[in-house]
Amino acid sequence: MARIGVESGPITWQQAERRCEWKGGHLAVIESSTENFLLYSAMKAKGYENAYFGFSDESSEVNWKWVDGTSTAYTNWHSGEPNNQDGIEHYAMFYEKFQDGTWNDADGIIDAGCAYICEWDDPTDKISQGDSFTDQQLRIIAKDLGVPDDLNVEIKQYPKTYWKAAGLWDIYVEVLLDGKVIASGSFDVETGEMGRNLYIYSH
Ligand SMILES: [Ca+2]
Ligand SMILES: [Ca+2]
Repeated sequence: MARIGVESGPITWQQAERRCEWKGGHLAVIESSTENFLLYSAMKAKGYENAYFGFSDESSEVNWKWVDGTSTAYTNWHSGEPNNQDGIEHYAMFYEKFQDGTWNDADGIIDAGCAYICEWDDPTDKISQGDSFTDQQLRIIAKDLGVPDDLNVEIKQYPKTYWKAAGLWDIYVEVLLDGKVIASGSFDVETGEMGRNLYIYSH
C-alpha cells in the first residue's frame, strides 16, 4: 500500500497535483474497492468530508484519466455521476453528500472544508524541502511554466533571500534557452506556491 497524505487548500486541482509532485508523489490513484475504502477512511480521520484525488476528464470530456497514466477498470461513481454539471465538472472527488465513499465529479476548486489526497508509490522518493531546489524540482518547475521536456534549457535559481525584501517569495527561478530567459517564476519554499511573474515562452 502506497503511503498517502491528506492536505487542505485553498488551491486548484492542478496546483494540488503539482504540490504532490513537489513532494515526490502524485494525486492519489484508486485501483480497488479496498484502496477506495482506505483513502476515504483516511480523509474522514483527518476531519474532512470532501477530497479530490487524481482522476480527471479535463483534457477530453468523458475520457477520464488517472494522473500517473494508470489504466484500471475500477471506478466508484455515485449513481447519476459523473454529470459534468454546468459543463465545468472535470475532477473526481469524495463528496460530503455521498457517505458511502462513492465519487462525484466537481469543479476542482479545493477550498475550506475540502482536501486533496497525495500518494507516494515509493515513500523514499519524498523530496526534502530546503533553501534551494534540487535538479528534479527545477525540472518540475520548468514544466509547470510551460517549458517542454525535450527543450535543452538551462535553469538558474537565485538564493532564498532574493525576494525577502518584498516579503512574499523565497526563491526566484529563471529558465534560459540559448542564454535568453524564456520563463521565470518565484516560489515560496515552505508551501511550494508559485508566483508566475513572467512567462514569455511561445512556439
Ligand atoms: Ca467533465
Ligand atoms: Ca457532479
